[in-house]
Amino acid sequence: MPVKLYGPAYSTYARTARLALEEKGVPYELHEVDILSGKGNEPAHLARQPWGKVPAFDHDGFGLFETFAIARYVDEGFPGPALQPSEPRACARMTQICAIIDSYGYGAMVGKVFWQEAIVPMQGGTPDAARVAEGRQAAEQVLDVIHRLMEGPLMCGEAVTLADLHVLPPLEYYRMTKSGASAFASRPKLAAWWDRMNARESVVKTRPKLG
Ligand SMILES: N[C@@H](CCC(=O)N[C@@H](CS)C(=O)NCC(=O)O)C(=O)O
Repeated sequence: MPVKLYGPAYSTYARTARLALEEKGVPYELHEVDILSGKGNEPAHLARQPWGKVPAFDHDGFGLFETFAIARYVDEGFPGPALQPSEPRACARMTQICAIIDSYGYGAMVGKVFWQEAIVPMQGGTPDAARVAEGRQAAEQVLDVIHRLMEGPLMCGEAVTLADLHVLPPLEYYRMTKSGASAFASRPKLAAWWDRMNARESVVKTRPKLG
């Protein structure tokens, strides 16, 4: 049975899981669950992800949710290039960067700035300036810290790891906004990283088509 990933193509966390699948060369079916129209809270999806979030994953009846767990399973359970460093300190750094995105990055970059500046106007509303400012400040701090922690042309050296796959999707949305447009201006390592990542087939193939 093929791997199934549940989540819309526009979801940043679903994209991280898809990036892992693409980088490993694992065939998968993407089953769209449109969270914006409430599909995440329907019983079928709640059975896969009790909080109604995406992505959810299934491999031969083995169900999994939480993106970091999915990405690790994809890396460790399938052949292909390793997406986690074997050296303990590099691996700890990778996990740290993923946790920073989960704890501080996603909510600021996507939940606050991208949501207010891109989604709210699309739905006919007016962005909440205070929420944008709060999100921008938090997002800029996250980017400063990640920029400082990077140890190579990619997040954890020369090879792509789960850290690169966690950072890219929310940062791509943040960069599309007015507040995030200058994210690379004072962060040259991050700008060079972005160019490298954008040359990867996995990144081009999973790019969300918005609008
Ligand atoms: N901790 C979850 C977070 C997943 C998450 O927040 N996904 C977003 C989309 S990128 C979502 O489902 N949002 C809908 C909601 O919060 O109701 C994971 O790592 O998978």
